[in-house]
Amino acid sequence: MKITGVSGREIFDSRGFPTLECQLELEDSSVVIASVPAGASKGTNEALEMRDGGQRLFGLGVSKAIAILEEKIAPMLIGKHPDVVETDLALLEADGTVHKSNFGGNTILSTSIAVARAQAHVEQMPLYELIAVLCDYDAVSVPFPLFNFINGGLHADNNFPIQEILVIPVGDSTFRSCLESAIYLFYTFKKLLQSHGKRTLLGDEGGFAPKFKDEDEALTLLVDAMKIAKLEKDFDYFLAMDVAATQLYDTKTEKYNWNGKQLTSTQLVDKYEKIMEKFPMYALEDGMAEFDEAGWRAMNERLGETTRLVADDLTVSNPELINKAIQQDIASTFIIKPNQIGTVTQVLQAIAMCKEKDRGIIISHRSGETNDTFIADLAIGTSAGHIKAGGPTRGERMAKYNHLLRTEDALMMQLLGVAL
Ligand code: 2PG
Ligand code: MG
Repeated sequence: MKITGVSGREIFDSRGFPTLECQLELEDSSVVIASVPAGASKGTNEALEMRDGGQRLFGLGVSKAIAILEEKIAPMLIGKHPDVVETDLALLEADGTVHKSNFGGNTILSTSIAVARAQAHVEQMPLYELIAVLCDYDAVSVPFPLFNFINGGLHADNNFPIQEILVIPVGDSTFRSCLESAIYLFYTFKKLLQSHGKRTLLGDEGGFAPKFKDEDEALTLLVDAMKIAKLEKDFDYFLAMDVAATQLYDTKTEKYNWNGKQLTSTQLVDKYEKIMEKFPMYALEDGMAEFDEAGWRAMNERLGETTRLVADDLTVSNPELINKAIQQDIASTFIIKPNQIGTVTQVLQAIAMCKEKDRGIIISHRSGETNDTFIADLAIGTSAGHIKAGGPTRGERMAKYNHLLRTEDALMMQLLGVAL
């Protein structure tokens, strides 16, 4: 079944900033759409976002991207059967740059996801199944979630240095039970924050964003809430954090700005060590800046055995950079965000690389999200193991979690069908 129409639309993300939606029409008159998110804390090697510049909408408009989609990409697709790998290879060749600066990573990724969706429609299978088929995996699984409970850094205006404090429900065997225990903790934590006179407004990713004296106060309150949930419901949790340390790093002094203090990378590792000793911290993402390789090495030497060190800005979902970090042995887990690299095919290559080298994977949303649920299908289809898509609130975050719930239900029905 052929593609008959390709168009772009400027829609708005969860921060109210413009973003791109790609629409494809097929011969059977069906329509698929795909939209792309945007980050606030970005790695320097991410694919370029094609934005208009100028005065309108803070320069963030996407009319240039729409023109590229409709004038340059549409003729490549119209009349063809949707095939995501073939499309990605053609787009990579036509763009011809490392960072997708001719067409824009946003233009290319929205096309790539829309074509994958159209292909799944034509092949009459759910998107996650198509992803599994493309990767040659013979099983799929629903990921375990990391929920964002405290927002700081560029995702809130509370001057809290850590961008994300995350909660991982443990001991729950289904996604539904993980979500339920996260929601219980969320409202337990909310009450506790209120009783300590903290404001409970949310940050960009749906976690709370009050002012805290320091990280110790924040983590102690969260662990207190975890103890209450354990007592009342027998729910258990681990913690994780994304420091997004690139944002704290001063390339001139080579120090980190932490709550008004200037810390060397060694002092920062000392700080992490204390946090790890006191709190049940399962994973530490971007504990060092992407420019601070020595810091990454030092952190890995001291903490690598006991904590999962997760790379995001350092490797930006790029198979080559992930491979380099694996060779250097400075991270054990990699964040995968489709818009960092810009095509579904390269995302699948990055995931395959992690699996081949036995490294962990966390599929991730961006802080500026749409209601697109591609990352949920990606996590299931590749059996990635983990996903982080924000707090257990806010529509654009719940869109992913609800999609995971629906798929989990469908997969259970299939299993039951087989058993009957
Ligand atoms: C991160 C992401 C998502 P942003 O750093 O991991 O949580 O934030 O989208 O702002 O880069
Ligand atoms: Mg990150």
